[in-house]
Amino acid sequence: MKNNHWWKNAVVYQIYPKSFQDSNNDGVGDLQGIISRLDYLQKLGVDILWLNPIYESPQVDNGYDISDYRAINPTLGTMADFDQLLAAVHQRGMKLVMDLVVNHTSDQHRWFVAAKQGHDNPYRDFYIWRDGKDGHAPNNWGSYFSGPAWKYDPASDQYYLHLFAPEQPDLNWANPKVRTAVYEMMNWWADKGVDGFRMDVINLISKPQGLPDGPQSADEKYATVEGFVPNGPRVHDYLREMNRHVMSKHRMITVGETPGVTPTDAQRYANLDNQELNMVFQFEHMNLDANPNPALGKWYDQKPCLTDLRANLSKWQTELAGTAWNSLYWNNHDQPRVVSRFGDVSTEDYRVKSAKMLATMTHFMQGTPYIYEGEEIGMTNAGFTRLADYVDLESLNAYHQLVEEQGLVDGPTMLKYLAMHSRDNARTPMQWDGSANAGFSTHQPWEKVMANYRRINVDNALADPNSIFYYYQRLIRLRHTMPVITDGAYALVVGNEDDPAVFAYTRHDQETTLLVILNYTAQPLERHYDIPDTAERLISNYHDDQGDTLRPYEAKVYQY
Ligand code: TEU
Repeated sequence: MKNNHWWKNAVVYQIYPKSFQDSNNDGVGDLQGIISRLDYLQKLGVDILWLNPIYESPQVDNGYDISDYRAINPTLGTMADFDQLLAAVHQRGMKLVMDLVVNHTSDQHRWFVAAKQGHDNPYRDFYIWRDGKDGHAPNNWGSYFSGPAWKYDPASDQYYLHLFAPEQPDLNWANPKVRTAVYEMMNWWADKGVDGFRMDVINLISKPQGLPDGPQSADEKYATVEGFVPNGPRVHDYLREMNRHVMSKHRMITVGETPGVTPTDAQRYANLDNQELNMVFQFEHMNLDANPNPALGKWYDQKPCLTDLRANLSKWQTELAGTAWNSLYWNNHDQPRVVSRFGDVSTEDYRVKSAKMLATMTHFMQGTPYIYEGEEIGMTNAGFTRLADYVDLESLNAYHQLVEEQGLVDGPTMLKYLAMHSRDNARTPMQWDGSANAGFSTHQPWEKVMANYRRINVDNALADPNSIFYYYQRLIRLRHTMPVITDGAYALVVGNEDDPAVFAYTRHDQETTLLVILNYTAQPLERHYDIPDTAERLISNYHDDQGDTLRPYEAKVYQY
């Protein structure tokens, strides 16, 4: 069946199953927990649910290390629970998207267990093995999670490649048997009724020819693979092949996680011709504030300035228009909470106002919006102050490498960065109500519940007509009912390019123009925009309209 872009005006809600809702009170969220919250998601109005990996996994990287692609992690439930969830989602007219993690498997996957048996094993070539060079790793690549990207296997006297943790060996996509096995597995889920895939680091599957050393600066222990491994030579061949074998046969939505892509790359991955993926997650707007300290690499410590943010978001809007499709997101399970990062949590009023302002910024753009669990109630960063509170291996590895092994950063400074950057910020349990553990579980949760849960929770949000929740609900309804939000042309308001505080853009089609005005700051400001007398205010985070006066974090959208 040909994909007919049915998903174009859909809104996706991302669920991190371990942290969403625990039904059996073991401290870990599960599939029955998700089922019990479907009414809530339906009330919000989202169309598609994307679940982070729920497969069998030793959980070294919270499920991104899969040991069986066709089994459910027992902590989350059974295959019967999954079938029940899928049916319940479909019954409500929603769709379900699974996470597809096929750049690597777990080292406990039967393919890797077999591969380790030795050179002659038929599964050896499912992974990337190389001899060492003069007693060292085959090349200078560093892993995304700190340390080297190669692990030595004494039994066979070879190294295997792992771009992430050593427990996440990279699959060898150059081997056609690997590709066939992956496509079969995808079709197996599609035949079950799954509506699509979010593809983990899918632009890493094709490795540079010959695996050469990468550029490495004097102060780096390993070469930073982010710079030269993504978008390898055969990646588009593989995705086209995957598309022919899988996507073209089902009515699916696909989104590729593609760190390091530019709009030009995205035009190939997510071209509207449907030969590869429907859209990608790009990260440029997440990395505008990269810390210049080389020891800290991609770690950041400040809110990006509006001029950079606007230029970047506008570039993606303009360059993909008519040729490819954008994803629109502020948050996911790897990113700190947007209201703490780009917004303002210094007062309760500013938290609510800035969360709505940021939602307005992306939800009126062209593309598919993704809402990450808790974003719709303005959940904040975790506020952890002790290393002992962190669970995520990326954070812990970075601390050990930078502070303890290399001595490049002192402990208190590193804790400061973790508080701003750690992936744990996004993974604290969903805050449902004011009861113990925020209504997530009666058992001590696997990750600490935030101290602010009695104030910030779903119960309070549902009881308050001015809550962030109801604002998101309205944004979603507007997307469903106004074609201009899906299809209209994007333009920056002339003269707005260098405004350090206000972002103003329009969307328009033959009938309608929308003018979006956003005060990115806590300062009251005066700005004049030409607005026809017939214009109506479609949505705003303030009750009244004070014309040219913009109050702190004011967001308003006019329709004419
Ligand atoms: O993330 C890929 C990725 O690029 C991350 O390394 C990201 O840069 C980092 O986490 C930001 O702090 C994907 C998944 O989303 C992530 O959860 C997994 O750990 C990773 O792949 C390995 O599967």
